This record gives sequence, C-alpha cells and structure tokens, in this order.
Amino acid sequence: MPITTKILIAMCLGLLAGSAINAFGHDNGAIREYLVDGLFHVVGASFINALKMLVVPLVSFSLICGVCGIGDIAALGRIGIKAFGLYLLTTCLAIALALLLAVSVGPGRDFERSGEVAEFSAPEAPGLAEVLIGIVPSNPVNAFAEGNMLQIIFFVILFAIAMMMTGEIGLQLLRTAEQLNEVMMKLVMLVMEFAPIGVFCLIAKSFSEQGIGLIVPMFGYFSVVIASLFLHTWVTLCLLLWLMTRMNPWEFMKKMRPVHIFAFSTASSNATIPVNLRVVEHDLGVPNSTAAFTIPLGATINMDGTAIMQGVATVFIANVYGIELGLMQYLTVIGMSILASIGTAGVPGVGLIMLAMVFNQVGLPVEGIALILGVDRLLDMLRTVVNVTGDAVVTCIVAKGECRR
Ligand code: DAS
Repeated sequence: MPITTKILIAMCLGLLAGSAINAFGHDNGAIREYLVDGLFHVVGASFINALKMLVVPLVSFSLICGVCGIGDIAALGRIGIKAFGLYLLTTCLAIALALLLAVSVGPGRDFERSGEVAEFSAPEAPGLAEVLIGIVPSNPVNAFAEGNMLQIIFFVILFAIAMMMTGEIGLQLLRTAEQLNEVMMKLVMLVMEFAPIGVFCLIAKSFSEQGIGLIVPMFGYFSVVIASLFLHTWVTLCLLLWLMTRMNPWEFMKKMRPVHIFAFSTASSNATIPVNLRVVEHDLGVPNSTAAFTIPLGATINMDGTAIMQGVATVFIANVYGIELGLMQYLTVIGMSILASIGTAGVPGVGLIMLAMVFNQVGLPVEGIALILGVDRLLDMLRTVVNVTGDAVVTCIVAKGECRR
C-alpha cells in the first residue's frame, strides 16, 4: 500500500478518534492525561521535530546544488525576482479576495461578545528596514542553529556563488553537496515511513481539543475563511497554474496530496518543506535548481492562507467592535500582512502573531484576537495547506518559465 494511502487512512482514523474523545472522553482525566496529553502529544510533537530536523541540512545542500545547477548569477537573479514577484502577487490576490468576501458577508456584525475575553499580547510589527536588515546574517552559525530560513537562504546562495568562482575546490564541494543532498532525500523518505503514526497522533490530539461546538458561535468568521481559502486555491491558484504552465490543476492537486496531508497535520510550512521539495521535484518534474530555492523561500515569505485569515479576521473584529475601516486602512492591512509574512517563519500559530502586528497598525483592539483563538488551530491547519500549495504553484510557474528559455 502506497505511503500516501496509509497517511490518508491514518488522518481519517485520527479525526474519528479525536472527535470521539472530544465528544465522549473530554472530561475523563485518564484519557486526557495518558492519551491526549501523553501518547498523542509525545508522538505527534516528536514527529514534527523529526520533520524540522531535516529542514536546515536539506535546504542547505539542496540550495547549493540548485544554485550551482543554475550556473550563472543572472539566471539566479531572474528566478529570484520571478519567484518573489509571484509570491507577492498571490498573497495580494489572496488577501484582496478575503477582504472582498468578508466585507460582502459581514461576519461579526451580530456577534454577542461575552464579558470575559482572554488577554492576547501583541508583539511589535517589524519595520521594512528591520525585515531587510534581518535577511543578512551577522553570524551564519547562529542562523543555522536558530533555523532562520531567510538568513540561511541568503548565506547559502552567496556561499554557492563563491563556490562557482573557486574552480576545482568548488567542484569538489559541489560533488559532496550532491552526495549529501541524496542522503538527505533518503532521510526524508525514512522519516515519512513514520508519517502514518505521526499524522494519526497529531490529528487525534488536535480534534480531541478542537470541539465542533467552538465553531458554532464563530460560524460566520469560520465559514468566510474556509470559503476564501477554497476560492483562492481552486480559482486563483489553479487558474494561474493552468494559464502559466498548462498543467492540469486536478492532476497537480492529486500529486500534492502528501504535501497537503503533512501541512494539515503539522500546521507548519517549514516542517512540510522536505515533502514539498520531494513532490515538486519527483512528481511534478521541477528541476532541483529551481525548487531548491523557491520552496524554502516560499515556506518563509509566502503565506496566502495566512493572509486570507488576516483579511477576514480584520473585518470580523472591526464588525464585532463596531469600528468602521476605510480604504486606506484596508490597504494598510494588505501591506502589513505581506510584510509580516516575509518577516516570520512558517510555524504553527504564526498567523495569529502576524495578525496582532496588523491590528496594531490599523488601530484594531488586539485583545479581539482572543475571540478567534478557539477555532484557530483547525484554521491554522487548513491555511497552512493553502500556503504550501501556493509555494508549489509558483515553483511550477517559475520552472516552466526557465524551461522556455
Ligand atoms: N502555520 C503557519 C505556516 O506554517 C501558517 C499560520 O500560522 O497562519 O504556514
């Protein structure tokens, strides 16, 4: 049985088990302590760590092979500019769609705020200068140790360019990097063997905590986010993919299924990089020289699904608090969402941290975020699927453009 089928079955069993625990075992201390917070948490968190363990070495060796595979700096610049431009475009389209849908539907207008609302502290938004300076690592060892993807990408690209300029030494290093990359890809497959168990525990834990009952009062917000995610994926991204590559969107989505399952289970674009890299290269035919750059870059700066949540949440909280937002404020939301997504990594829950930055900028009450906390875990899993799908779509478009040259 293919590993993808096993993972799909594990996901469905996890959903059933989690929902059953939430419905019948929610107050049972033993189930919560030994199963949900014990077995499911330990196995699920260990599986996510195993995926994250692969990211830095895999991206580093893969990117060295990719940059050297491209061969010339002009082509590298072209790919980088194309990828960055397309990531910005898809994120803008995503949040514009979300704002349009949310303003039309108006979630939150008749929302009854209960008295007690949990506190939500808001980090400061990174300024543009801070984001740009933050891309250049003052200490690359630190960047590798912290898994700072933008800094790692920046350093590895420069290192690979320097390798291309050092003749025989560079060639020997490239051969080593290619061998190490091969080993890392095998390691990805090894970790994926444990995916059915890891996915089952992650899904079972999430759904044992995420009661459907929590969704009811937030149904307006929840449904507008889901509708926006669906439309952006199946209309915007699929149309873009077909127009720019003539690839059959249905075939594309079928091949992306393992990536979607990992993104949904882990709620982390970063943790999904190894699987996304493998699928776009092995199943979608994208050369390593392109994917090695565009997939890690996308996992870090491209978050269409997150931008959608931020757009809908902005309208929802403004409606709940009776605050009128003007066009300039909506444009600020779009700009802040893009800046925030560039400045933060693809890890679980980062969307809410970025949302606080956006609210700070447009003067919305940050404590309002506590209203959507209850349903955010499930939405985080779903929007991460859209995030990684956007990364793969742009990767295919950039690769198609390079093939035509
Ligand atoms: N979980 C984030 C990611 O990894 C998305 C989010 O928090 O919105 O892409």
